[in-house]
Parts: sequence; C-alpha cells; structure tokens
Amino acid sequence: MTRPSTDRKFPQGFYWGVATAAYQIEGAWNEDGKGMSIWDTYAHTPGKIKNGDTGDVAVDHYHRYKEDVALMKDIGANAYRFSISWPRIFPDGAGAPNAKGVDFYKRVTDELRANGIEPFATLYHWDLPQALEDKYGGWRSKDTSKAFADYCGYIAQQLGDRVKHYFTINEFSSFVEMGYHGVEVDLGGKRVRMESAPGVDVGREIYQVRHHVIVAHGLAVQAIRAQGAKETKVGPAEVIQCAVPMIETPEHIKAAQAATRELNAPYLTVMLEGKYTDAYLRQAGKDAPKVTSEDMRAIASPVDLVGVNVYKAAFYAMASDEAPGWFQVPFSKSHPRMFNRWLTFAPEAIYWAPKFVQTMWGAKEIFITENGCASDDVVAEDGGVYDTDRVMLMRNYLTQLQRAIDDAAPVKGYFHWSLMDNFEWMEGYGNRFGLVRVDFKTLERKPKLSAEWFREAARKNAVA
Ligand code: GBH
Repeated sequence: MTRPSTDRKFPQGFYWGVATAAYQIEGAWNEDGKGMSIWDTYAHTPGKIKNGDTGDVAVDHYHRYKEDVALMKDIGANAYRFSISWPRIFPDGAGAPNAKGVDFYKRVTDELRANGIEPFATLYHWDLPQALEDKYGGWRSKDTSKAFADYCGYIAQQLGDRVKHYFTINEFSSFVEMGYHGVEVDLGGKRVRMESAPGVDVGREIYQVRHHVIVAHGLAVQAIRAQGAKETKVGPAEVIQCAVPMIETPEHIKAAQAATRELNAPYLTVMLEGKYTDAYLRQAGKDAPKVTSEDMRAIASPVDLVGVNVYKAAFYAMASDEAPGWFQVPFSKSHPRMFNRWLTFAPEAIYWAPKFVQTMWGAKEIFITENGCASDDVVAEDGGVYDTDRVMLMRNYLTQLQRAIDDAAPVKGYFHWSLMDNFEWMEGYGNRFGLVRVDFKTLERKPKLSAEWFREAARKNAVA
C-alpha cells in the first residue's frame, strides 16, 4: 500500500507556535511594582545557579517585547505560549492587584493580535510569589491553591477579551519534585541531583504537596470558567512521562500505555480520571494525601484541552508476565542524547504521548506545549548558527507528530521550546534552547538555522 500523499500535511488551522516563560525571559525583576518570587530569592542565593546567573535582566523581554513579537512573525509562528508572572499581578500573592503588571500583558497580547499571532497564556511557570512561600510555606499549604485560583480568575476577567486559551500550571512534576524533594537525574554515565526553587525537602509530605498543586489547577479551572469569556478554553500543561512501546505490537502497546498511566499517577492521571490510582495510594501508604470530596470535585473539573511537554521517553517498554505487567528496557549506553544530557533522543514519544492521552482519557484537544533541545550554538565565522542537531530533532519529532495526527489524534498545535535563548533555571545562561540566538552581553537577537527550518515547515503546514 502506498500512502495517498507523500506530503506530510498538518491540518488546516494548525498552530505553529513558540514558547517561553516569564522568569526565563522578562527580566525587570523589581520594576513597575512587581513583587519578589521564589525564583528571585533562589537565584539571588549564592551557589544555587551555575555561574551565579540570575533572571534579573534575563533577555530583557519586558522592554523588548515588540522586537520579540516581530521575531515570532519573522520565523512564521502563528501562536505564542508565554507565562504570566503571578507576582507582577499580585505582588503579595493575594490582595490588591498591580495595574502596571496587568498592563504589560495587555500590551503584549495586543501586539501579538496585531501581528496575527494567537496568544496562549500559562498562569504558573514556577515563579511563586515569595510572600506566599513566607506566609504559608508555598505549596505545602492549600491556602496557596486558593490564592492561585483567585489570581487566575482575575486574569481571565482582565484578559478575557484578548486571551482565549489558558494553561493553568506548567510541568507540575518538575517544580514539585525538584523544588520540594530533589530528584536524581541520569545524564548518561553520570547521575546528578537536581533541585530547584524553593529548594526544600519535605520528605514524605511530598504526597500532600502534589495534592495541593492539582487542587490549585482544579480551582483555577473553575475560577476561569466563572470569570472568563464564554469561549475560553483551559487545561493543564504537563511534562508527560511517556513509556514508549519498544516494538509496536498490541501487547507491547498495551503495556506501555499501562506504564504511562502509572508514571503520571500523581498529576495527569488523577486530573483526567478524577481519582488516584490504587497503586499510587498503596505506594503512599500512611502518607497518602488528605483529600476532601470538594478537592476531588475540583481536581476532576472537565478541561477543554490538554497540554503535554514532550522532550524524551520516560523509557521504552515491553510487555512482561511479571507485575506490574511491563518491563523497563534500559537505555543503551550509546543511546543518542542531545546537548542537554537528560534528553535521550526518542521521537516516537511525541507519537505515543498524544495517542495515549486520547485513548486513555478521551482528550478532545491536545497541544504539544513544549518540545526542543539545547545545542552548543557556536557562531560560525560567517556569523551564522548552524544548529543541525536542533533541526534534526525537530524534523524527526514533527514527523512522528504528523503521524499521530494522521492516525486521528486531535493535536491542534505545536509550541517549540523556545522562541529564543533564555535563563535555563539551574543551568543559568549555559544551555541555549532558542530558535533565535541571543547574545547575552548585548542582548542582540539573531535567528538560527533552525528558525529557517521552522519557518518553512509552518509555511507549508507540512514536514518533508
Ligand atoms: C522544561 O522543563 C521547562 O518547562 C522549561 O522552562 C525549560 O526551560 C525547558 O523545559 C528546558 O529544560 O526526567 O531525567 O529529565 C524540561 C523538563 C523535566 C527536564 C525534569 C529535566 C529532570 C529529570 N525537565 N528533568 S529527567
């Protein structure tokens, strides 16, 4: 059988987007009434970030947003996923809003619309108001979840005429596990401990912290529905832990799907099923989260869309006769990894992630909210940045994504992480993820080869 077309087309109206996050790009950390966030505090703490870097200036997007919107347009994006800084809107986390903060996002979204770029707002990309960390112990308290919902409702009301798509929280698992526990990461040959703001270890209380964050998501969905415009769409944006079937037979696929369901038990699975899995509760034992029926109702709030960040496979899976029913295939030592060593190259993950989200949870609209990689991004003698590795990654992942869409997965858009090089959390300015290079001294922006590739794919609405 030959395919009807060799043109690997995306559906009409597909969103070709780029993504960023407030703390990583904005800078202006203490301007126009913004409050402190836990990331301001953390980055200002000696020894926490590589080279002592901070997001004080970042790439100065706060003052250069017009230039950045022009860049998006130039590289052919028709959608932009950005995050709103909670402490810009509520400097104390709650209470009186800061009009100048809201104004900034009104200006950004006006500029986007004027250039034909659809804004997608993430309400939390890790920059918790420091005031809530001080007052409640941050996500250790459900009071933070309630404050989050109030802030989200306020945003939906203020930006309702401009923003139709919201993601509540970015990568639940990343900031909870790294911020409140610390995680061991395999960098291919060496294992390192990764920690992030606020940098505390709550031990077994982690089950309760995770719970507060998904309650926050649920309360936010309710608040946005109550206060946003009628056509507003909302959902989570999680870095899905996807087990990829090593061999595509029904039994291995089934095993990989079951593994994916358990891997995401604390976040996506409970949000989309409205119930913790039995295995998860067993594992938690006496530390299982204290849950009210009201919590559960909030967590299970129906969502309009599901955002998944897909960088890598959690692991390759095969069916097994032994419990839990799947075998975790170890990555070979020579398995290719990108410049950011945690990224094991696995383009099939972006095929299976949306497939599983659709088949397990019946999602009607799925977005790839992040995908990308770091590259050494050396500037060549002629001034160009020839990031062939990033082009290779995009080409392969997008080919697999197109395959998922051909197989009827309802994927509506793809956001490349990231529009431009920026503050890469604990790595400081060391890892560059942009389609656009930023000279961190002069803050000058210049599209890389990958930007050219992206532009062409977006123009043709197709890969290959
Ligand atoms: C995303 O996190 C973030 O949303 C974004 O802000 C960031 O700049 C970007 O990606 C690039 O890093 O499971 O072995 O990988 C990336 C996903 C998840 C990567 C946690 C590091 C550590 C453990 N992160 N992961 S591992």
